[in-house]
Amino acid sequence: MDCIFCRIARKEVPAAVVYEDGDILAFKDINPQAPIHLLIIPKQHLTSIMDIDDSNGDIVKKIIKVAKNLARENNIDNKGFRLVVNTGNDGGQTVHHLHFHLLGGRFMTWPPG
Ligand code: D5M
Repeated sequence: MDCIFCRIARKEVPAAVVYEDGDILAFKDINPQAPIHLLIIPKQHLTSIMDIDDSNGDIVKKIIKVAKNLARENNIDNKGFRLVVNTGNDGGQTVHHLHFHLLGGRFMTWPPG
């Protein structure tokens, strides 16, 4: 499958990896929107949050745990950060492999554009 994040997970495409385990990969976003901008993905190809169900929902809990640890490692846990899952075209999703954006290191405005 020609999915860029699957290719990164398979190490066919380089990425600045900051965390990896058997199920999850986290790497720096190529087009950072904040001083800290990491992407956390399941290695399994899931198109979006809409593919999450009872059979695979544990991955979301694991990703949130990884996000918390990465926030701590990057010293943004106390100041605050944003964990974002763009979903579908209107949600601004451009890569159709489920990913969580971890953004921090600056004040975030609301609402997002
Ligand atoms: O976010 C998709 C994000 O994926 C966007 O912020 C750029 C990032 N991206 C795309 N290709 C790469 C590679 N090769 N390395 C690192 N980051 C990448 P979305 O929520 O789908 O708009």
